[in-house]
Amino acid sequence: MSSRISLTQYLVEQQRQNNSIPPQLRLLIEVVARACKRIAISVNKGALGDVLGSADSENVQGEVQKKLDIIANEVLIEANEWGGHLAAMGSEEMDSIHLVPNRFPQGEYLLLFDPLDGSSNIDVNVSIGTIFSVLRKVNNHRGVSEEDFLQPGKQQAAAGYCIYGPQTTLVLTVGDGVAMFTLDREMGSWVLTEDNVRIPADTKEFAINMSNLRHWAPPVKRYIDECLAGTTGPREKDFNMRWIASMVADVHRILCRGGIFMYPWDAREPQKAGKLRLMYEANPMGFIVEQAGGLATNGKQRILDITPTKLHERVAVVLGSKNEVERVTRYHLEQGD
Ligand code: P6P
Repeated sequence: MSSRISLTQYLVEQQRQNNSIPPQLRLLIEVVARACKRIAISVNKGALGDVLGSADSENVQGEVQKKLDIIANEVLIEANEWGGHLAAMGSEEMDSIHLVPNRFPQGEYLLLFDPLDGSSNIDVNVSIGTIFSVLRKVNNHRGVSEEDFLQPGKQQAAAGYCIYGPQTTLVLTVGDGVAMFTLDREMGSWVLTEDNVRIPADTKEFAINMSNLRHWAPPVKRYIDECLAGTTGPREKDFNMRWIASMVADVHRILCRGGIFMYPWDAREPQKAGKLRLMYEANPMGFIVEQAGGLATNGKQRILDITPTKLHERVAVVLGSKNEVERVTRYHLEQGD
């Protein structure tokens, strides 16, 4: 069996082959990957590390922050401030952007992250993860402001996530396919375990929070009703359902075996487009899913085409196996929705 290669070797070879990873971007990815190793250590300590439970604070979303949310955020901020590869960072856990302190050189990239997604699962030992998105700083003539971050997801330079589950796995794209790296804890290094990940175009598995059924728009109800009707309905095949309530874990399953993930708009908060965040959840996951041959929409429009209006913008999400995502879009169009 050919010896597996490390994350560093993978990035160097990608740079050599197609110049898709300039040195500053390679440094950024390696720093984020190292920060994820550090977060994994805290996550895996659980009750032994005094990291469980809630902190006495709320984030910009008005959600009670878990201790690990804050730890993970601080690890990512501290790891990325000094390297000279970044101009600023945005995080689900911070109201406004975080500028690189003047004592450090400023770089050409912007980093966004959800430091610990799926926080409701932390205290019950279910997989959680870190999601990150990398943009280029398009305006080099002035300081950085929130407006510099408001780029559509199709302009991402890189995106990835780290899932803290039975294995600790880093999933990455720089726009040339999707690769997976498993943490070798004995060596403390990321090892390439899957390259050119592909999502099957068809699936029999859907992921949605069924308890919200009464709040969905008709096209979504139609799609799920048909899945539930199985072989007795128009789909003429039975479906299975999964919902881990941790986007990283649900998306990882879809990358590994196909499926459709849905967090649609619902009538509880009609003025909000959806629950999930565009900049540091939907955009990075959408980039990864598309690079693996899947699709990612808000039900009607490609996620990566949406131009954000604010840092913490929310969006509906339908992503995964191409033919299923296209069916949901078709149902929205047929309902004139
Ligand atoms: P619900 C976690 O809080 C999260 O942002 C995503 O990771 C996950 O898919 C979703 O919310 C779960 O939401 O309403 O089912 O708890």
